[in-house]
Amino acid sequence: MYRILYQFPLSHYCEKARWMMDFKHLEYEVRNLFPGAHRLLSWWRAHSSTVPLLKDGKEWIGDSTEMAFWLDARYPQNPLLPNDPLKRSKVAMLEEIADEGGVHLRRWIYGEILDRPEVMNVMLDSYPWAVPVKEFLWPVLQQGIRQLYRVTPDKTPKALEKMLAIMSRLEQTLVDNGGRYLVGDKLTLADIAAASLFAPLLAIPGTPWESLTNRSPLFQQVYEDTLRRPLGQWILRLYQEERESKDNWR
Ligand SMILES: N[C@@H](CCC(=O)N[C@@H](CS)C(=O)NCC(=O)O)C(=O)O
Repeated sequence: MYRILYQFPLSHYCEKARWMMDFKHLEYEVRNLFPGAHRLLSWWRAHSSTVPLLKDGKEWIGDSTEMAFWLDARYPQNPLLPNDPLKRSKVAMLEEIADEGGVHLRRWIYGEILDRPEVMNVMLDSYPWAVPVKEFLWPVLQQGIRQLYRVTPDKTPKALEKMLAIMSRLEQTLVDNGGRYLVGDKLTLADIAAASLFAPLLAIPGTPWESLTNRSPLFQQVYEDTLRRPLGQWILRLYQEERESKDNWR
């Protein structure tokens, strides 16, 4: 059985997909698609416009939530969703909330980091053919990202507000459940989604966002606030104790 995960190295939804596969101890190869051109493959194979995109044998799955259901059905070890119907629907709901948070986080954080050279390097050094021409490609990619994710000064403050509201909601659920996991007493898809989609705030060593340490004043403040709060501490702990292959994104 041969599995390939098509991805962008810096994508937090791709981190979510890698974590799900690692949690199930599945072997797979990671291949980087070039942003923009990725749509040819994702549309052709999965009628999707995004990555992660998984090729599992002859099957193609083009969305991280679909991937979770697919993986559980095909590889029942270490279930991502519990069997208990109540817990299962809670996990699915929290995953949806975390996924929405990921959209706000992305819009806000790109507003803070898109002008930084280290971001250009992490995004383009993964494509050997692009390295010699990256100074030319970068402005085009920056513009594409700004347009696609609507990273504009009128939209990013609202994105930050929505991101923080979702973080508070997840944090409350976590605290109400005893502080270790979002649902029940085992790691589930809800935890993997929440931790991976908010991890870009924390520059955790080994993750694709480890180089995001040269922060704007606002990013520094959000970083410090996140570190101080239970949700931030919990993400760090999950990465330390439960994320076995942090650096398999390269
Ligand atoms: N709902 C999708 C969202 C994935 C997503 O937004 N991927 C982004 C990268 S972070 C992407 O492929 N963007 C490129 C595009 O939309 O063309 C999932 O969970 O897989």
